[in-house]
Amino acid sequence: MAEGEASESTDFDAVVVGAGFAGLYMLHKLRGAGFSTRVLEAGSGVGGTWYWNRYPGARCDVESVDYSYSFSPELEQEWTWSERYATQPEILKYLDHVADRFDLRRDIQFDTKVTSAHFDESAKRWLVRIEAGVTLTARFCIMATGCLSAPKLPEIEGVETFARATYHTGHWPHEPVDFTGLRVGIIGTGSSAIQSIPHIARQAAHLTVFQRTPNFSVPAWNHPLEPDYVAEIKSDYRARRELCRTSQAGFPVTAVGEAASVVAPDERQRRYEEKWAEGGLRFLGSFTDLLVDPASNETAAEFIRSKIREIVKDPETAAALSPRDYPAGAKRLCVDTGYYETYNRPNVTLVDLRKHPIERITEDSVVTAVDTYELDALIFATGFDAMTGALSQIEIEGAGGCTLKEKWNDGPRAHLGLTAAGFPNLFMITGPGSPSVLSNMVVSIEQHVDWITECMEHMRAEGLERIEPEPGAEDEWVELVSALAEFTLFPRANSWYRGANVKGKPQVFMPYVGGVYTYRQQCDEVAQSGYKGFSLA
Ligand code: FAD
Ligand code: N01
Repeated sequence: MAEGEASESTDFDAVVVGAGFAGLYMLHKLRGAGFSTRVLEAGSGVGGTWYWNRYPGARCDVESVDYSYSFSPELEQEWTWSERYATQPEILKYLDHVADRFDLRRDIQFDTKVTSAHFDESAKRWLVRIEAGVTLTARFCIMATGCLSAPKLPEIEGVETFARATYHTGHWPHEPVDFTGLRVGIIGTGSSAIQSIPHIARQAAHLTVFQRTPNFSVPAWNHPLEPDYVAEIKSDYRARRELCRTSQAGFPVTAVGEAASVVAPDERQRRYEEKWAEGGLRFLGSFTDLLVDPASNETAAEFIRSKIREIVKDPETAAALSPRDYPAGAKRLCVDTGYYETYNRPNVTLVDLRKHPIERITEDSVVTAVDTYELDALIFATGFDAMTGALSQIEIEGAGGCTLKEKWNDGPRAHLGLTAAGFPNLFMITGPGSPSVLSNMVVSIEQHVDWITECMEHMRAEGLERIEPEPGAEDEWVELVSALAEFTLFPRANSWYRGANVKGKPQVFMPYVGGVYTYRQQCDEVAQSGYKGFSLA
């Protein structure tokens, strides 16, 4: 069946919102378990993140061989990644392949934005309403809406008035964008900007980068994957996947390592050089205490700053690019290809907004207190209303008539980061309070999908109709998540992990920092105990 031509029925065992990594696997798994399922997706195709984020240079920062599904050994063997960090088109091709291979499209309704989901107490069903006004009903409602899927424009006066070409990295056009000969501006220097800036700089007549907060970035040293290397991984993929599942962050890490605080300065420097040469997010694994000990963290931060000084020729630009007021890794570490080098190009200017903030945007310019930058195209690399944004755009009303948005007024509250008290039979994949964005997301997604499916199977086997967490269990979980975060340096940065990038959003550190293995054990214990902390009816 073609995309958008899902079957006519409107009542299902489960409605799943979103067709990214999470929604696709959820559908496959529920179908395998015999649950009738409909996936509703706002986009015109599958892929989620990889459908929307088509900006030049977009790639994963977890190595492709690990940033992929593990649920099907056949899929694992037949798919071959071409690069260490796959490009957006390649990841999208993979997810399209998954949709075809497992015949998923016939249960996905595309171009379908969910506007509300209300729990009907008497019918014990979720009423899921879509933009066209149609209502679907289902016993279970599963939000696979993504943590980084609600793009955000900056709160700058006149932001809507720019009359020339504008783009948001998280909602990039499907047609190629050509910046040749243009004066281009980009606001933001997070991961999306850091990946796209080197590409845009090579095309544009001039690129002006508007930076408010510099980020720490480490090199990707991306390269094609040698057939021998791929064959070696495929020969024992199971073991590699198991390492991911039993790790802290979902990467196949074996060594435990030592603390930077107990290592001599020369040895520390040697280790940082080694990790820098290796490239990628594992830099933060150079030592075990980098995200808990401020003094140790400062050694890593200073190492990265020294690299910036080495690479960037203009000392003033190098200083502006060097983060100084938050620990390395407390905001998501960026992984780049030639980012700092780009500032040596004559056609690239860095504007330090800490010195002169943007005052307003006009129909053709970005205006600071001291300069007016006339531009032909303006790119917003200004990120997302992360973790709760997509959920709060849907009016989700629980059993007592309270909405999730109201419940989360002072910050998200979700038991295990999966379920919310007052919202029976509602699941959130990689929700706030789970490891999600602090991990290889595919590992976390698969774990949640498996847990949800087992829970639904258990309910069916026991003749149960309704599950929801007990408020006390939820409170304990929320406290645990917050207490664990306080042990670390994460709360010391104004990051989207804490909701700090959205005006008025409660400042609560949202992900669970205890690691994917510990978290998995906690979820498994709950299931094995017959769902302790949940009320089942
Ligand atoms: P998404 O892929 O975000 O899919 C959610 C889907 O839900 C979207 O298609 C959206 O349209 C749909 N949706 C939302 N609301 C509604 C609604 N109301 N109605 C209908 N549909 C709706 N993570 C990593 O672990 N490693 C990486 O290397 C990595 N790279 C990333 C690069 C970029 C540019 C970005 C933005 C994120 C990256 N991430 C990475 C995080 C990434 O979001 C996850 O890895 C993963 O793709 C999330 O899958 P998902 O299915 O949970 O959510
Ligand atoms: O968004 P961001 P992103 N005036 O929020 C700036 C994943 N991802 O899309 O820090 C001026 O990180 C803001 O400045 P500040 C990854 O998890 C992964 O880049 O608020 N500037 C910041 O510099 C990542 O963390 C990859 O001071 C303003 C930028 O906009 C997450 O997605 C690639 C502003 C936003 O950065 C989000 O990344 C891409 C204003 N008013 C994304 N408002 C990989 O590499 C905001 N900014 C795999």
